[in-house]
Amino acid sequence: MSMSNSLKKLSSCVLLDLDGTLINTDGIVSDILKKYLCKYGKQWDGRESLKIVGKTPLEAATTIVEDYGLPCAVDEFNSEFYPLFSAQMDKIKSLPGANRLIRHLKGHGVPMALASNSSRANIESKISYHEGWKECFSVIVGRDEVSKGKPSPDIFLEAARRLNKEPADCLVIEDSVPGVMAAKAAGTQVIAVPSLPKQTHLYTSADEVINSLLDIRPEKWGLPPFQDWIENTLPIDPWRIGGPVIKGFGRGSKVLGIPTANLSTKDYADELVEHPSGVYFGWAGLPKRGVFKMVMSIGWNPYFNNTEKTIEPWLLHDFTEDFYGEELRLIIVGYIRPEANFSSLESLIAKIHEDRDVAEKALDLPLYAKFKDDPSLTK
Ligand code: ADP
Ligand code: RBF
Ligand code: MG
Repeated sequence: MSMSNSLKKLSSCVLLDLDGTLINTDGIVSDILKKYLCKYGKQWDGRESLKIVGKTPLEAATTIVEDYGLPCAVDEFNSEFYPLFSAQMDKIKSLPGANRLIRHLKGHGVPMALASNSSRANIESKISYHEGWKECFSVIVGRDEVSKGKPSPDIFLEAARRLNKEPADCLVIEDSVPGVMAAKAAGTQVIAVPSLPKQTHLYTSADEVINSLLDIRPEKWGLPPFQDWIENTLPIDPWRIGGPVIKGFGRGSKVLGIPTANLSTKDYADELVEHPSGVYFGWAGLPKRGVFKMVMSIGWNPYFNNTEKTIEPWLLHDFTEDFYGEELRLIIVGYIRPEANFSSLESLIAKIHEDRDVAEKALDLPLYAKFKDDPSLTK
């Protein structure tokens, strides 16, 4: 049995990283850098995110100034960057599952600390835009309160000390490689939730690597389990997309016997970034034909190792013909599991059939069934 299915060492408190773990700071930083670098005639390369994730603000700034050969000192860069960043701070969204996680732990009296490579003042400003968050953390430790930032263990050691806990009794949740290194050096347990795609292989020292906060199972760590899973599904805030059905990779029905009606990814790029990859379900409307149950994957289809993140919706109905070009509306209401890789095509197909059965059944529950009448499905 793999480690991820067994009980880990018990934890009695949780130390959380902030940027990239609870809030999507990267999105705003990328937006600002895109515009900022234009000024110097440079173009923001999304891959730079890989280099700055988990760094202290000073290290991140140094990396950017050096990599882009900017004709300014790091201080100058910072004094121009920070006002731009502060002005956008209120727009930093919480990541899917972040609110649910901290409210759950708070509700069960599990002590929590925020342990971040940002300065304390910066942390406090960022969380002030998220209602009720400040009250959830009995301890906050910033980079400026210890002598060394992550990957040094200092921030986590100080957080544990202020909670009156041994590091071995703490569970750290981190998105970055330096953060995971810091946690292991401090002697805590650590769950890695990589904020950038296809990076799992870099997190070998983590005790568990999960795809998003939706996949946390607190009971594995001796913490109270979530109680919001219903018949193997997790209700989510419903979201909607739609557009004409286009040609996909051309292997849904041919290889798998599972046709998936694809939409142009350009039309829902924001939604694709915002929603973690995984298997979801909901309702699909074809205005000329009706409303149907639907189960879908979002992501890179690890089995096929796609380079593009797509949505693959399988309508749970036998159609006698294709419907390319027709308008398709989707409302996504629940989550089933993370995307997985499989050792054979048969096992991938068997798992997708299992997903179908879960979705079919769940969509009859009033909590999900009510969205069948959502006006957006039929226009
Ligand atoms: P593509 O790679 O072009 O998406 P697929 O093999 O995945 O090809 O087939 C998808 C197409 O099959 C859809 O665009 C749609 O026109 C048709 N289709 C027929 N039945 C279904 C169904 N139950 N769910 C989704 N698409 C279906
Ligand atoms: N592909 C994967 O590689 N891993 C998965 O776990 C996975 N789960 C899926 C679940 C559902 C409900 C559906 C409809 C598709 C899933 N796929 C998965 C995607 C499948 O590989 C995709 O439909 C084909 O690549 C067709 O383009
Ligand atoms: Mg398809």
